[in-house]
Amino acid sequence: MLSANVSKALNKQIELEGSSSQYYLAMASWAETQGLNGVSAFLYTHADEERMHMLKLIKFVNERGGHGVVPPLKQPPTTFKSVKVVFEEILKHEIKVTDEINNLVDTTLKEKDYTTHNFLQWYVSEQIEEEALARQIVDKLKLIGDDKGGLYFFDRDLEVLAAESTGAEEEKGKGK
Ligand code: OFO
Repeated sequence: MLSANVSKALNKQIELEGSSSQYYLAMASWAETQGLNGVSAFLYTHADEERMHMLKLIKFVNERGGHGVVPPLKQPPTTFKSVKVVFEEILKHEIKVTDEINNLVDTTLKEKDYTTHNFLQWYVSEQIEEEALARQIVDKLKLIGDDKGGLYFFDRDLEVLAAESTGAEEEKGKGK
C-alpha cells in the first residue's frame, strides 16, 4: 500500500508527464504548420512517449492500492520562435523532469518504500536518455545556425529518428 506522501508525489509526477505530452504535442503541431515534417513526426512520437510515461505511473499507483488521478489539460504555447528554441525548451523541460524524478526517488527512500523506488529506476534511466538526446539535438542545431540547407537535412534526420524510436518503443512494449 502506498503512503499518502508517496501517492501524492506520484500523482504530481503523473501531472508533469501529462503536461510534457501536451507541451510536445503543441510543438509537433506548430512544426507541422511550418512544413517541418521530420521535426513534427519526432515530436508527435515524443508526445506519445510522455503519455505512455503518464499511463505507466497511473497503472502503478492503482496496482498499489492508490488512485492515479488524470490531470486537467492546460493550454501549452501554440507558436515557437524557431526549431532551435523548441529543442532548447525541451532540454530545459527534461532537466526539470529529471530533478522531479530525483525528488520522487528521495521521497520513496524517506518513506522506506522500496517497491516504488525500484519501479522508478526505469524513469531514472529514461531521463538519462531523454536529456542526452535533447542535448545532442540542440548541439546539432547550433552547428546548423541559419543554414537553410542544413535545416532541411536536419528535418530528414529527425524523420528517421522518429521512425526508429517508434520501433524501439514497440519493442519495449513487447517486453512488458
Ligand atoms: Fe517523461 O520523460 Fe520527458 O518529460
